[in-house]
Amino acid sequence: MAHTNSRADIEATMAIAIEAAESARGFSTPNPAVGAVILATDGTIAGVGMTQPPGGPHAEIVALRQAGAAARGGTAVVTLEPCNHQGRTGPCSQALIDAGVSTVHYAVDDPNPAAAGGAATLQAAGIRVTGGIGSEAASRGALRAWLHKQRTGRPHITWKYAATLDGRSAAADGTSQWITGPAARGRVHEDRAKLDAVVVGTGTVVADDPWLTARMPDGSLAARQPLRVVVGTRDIPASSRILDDAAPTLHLRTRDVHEVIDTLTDLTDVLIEGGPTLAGAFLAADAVDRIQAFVAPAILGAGAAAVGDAGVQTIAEARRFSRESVETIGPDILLSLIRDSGPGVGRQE
Ligand code: AOF
Ligand code: ZN
Repeated sequence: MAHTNSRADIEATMAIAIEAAESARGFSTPNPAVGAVILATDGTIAGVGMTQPPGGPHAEIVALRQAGAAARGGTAVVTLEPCNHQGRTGPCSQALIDAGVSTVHYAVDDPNPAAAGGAATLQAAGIRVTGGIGSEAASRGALRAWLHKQRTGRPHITWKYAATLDGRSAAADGTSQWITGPAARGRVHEDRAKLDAVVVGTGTVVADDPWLTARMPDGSLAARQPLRVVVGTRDIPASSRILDDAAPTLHLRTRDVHEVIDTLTDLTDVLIEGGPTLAGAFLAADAVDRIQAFVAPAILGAGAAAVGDAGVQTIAEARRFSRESVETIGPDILLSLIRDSGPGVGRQE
């Protein structure tokens, strides 16, 4: 008797597709990082794929090639609705039909009008199709920034900082290294390699001389490096480490957050790394879509705050965010927060 996949089977398979997509995050940009799994008729995994760099095959094609003849009569589980268009590559909907799969489960509808419609094409070919299983996890994961970009036309902006319990990112004497432990710092590097740009203010470059590269656990440079962006009208010392050739660097001589966003408009996933002046300016402009707060269980009692003036005069004007997750990383806590609602910059009140 043929194996029938239960909903729990599909949810578990979607989790594998979501994990596969994670390894394409950044590498697939400007295309979304999608993951796909092909289950053979006996319910076993016959292929796993993720979106290849632009011009390369989409996730479904990679998974189908791996599955070969085992895809016939099988089930495809994909994080994004299979595309329906001839873009840089052929339509995944047609490839799934040609491979003879009987069922397709995808998590998130493709909001790109040029590529959408795959579900209808598959259905018209007699394939069973469901959308929505795992959509929350998929859209919070590798698809997050791309979905935001599709919706708003602007890059997704995360502000990341590390601070003590009293919200300070430097001690009274200015020392600021090692606020959080090695596990949290490793996490930051892992994430950096998947980003399009890392942005800091000139004050941070002058004070801390950060390198802003993505490093592997052994200290070597990761294969992919984000664009390094310095914002501010001050000159930066010619000896600054960000001026080396480990990654490209852009110095935007402005204090205007909107000008920064306009310059980075072709990017998808942007990280603001500080310092307090830059973070305050982005918060004041309502330009922060997500906050990643690494909180160390330590007190400084004096020293610079993680964020400066954010345009808030009274409690009613506090910049408020919603908790998305709380994780412990070694001795530290990572709070992930998202903007309460609305598309962000340029929002009509
Ligand atoms: C899929 N699977 O793995 C991805 C999809 O220019 P192209 O041909 O590479 O198409 C890019 C569009 O295809 C992109 O904007 C999005 O709508 C969809 N991405 N679709 O079926 C994938 N990465
Ligand atoms: Zn496709």
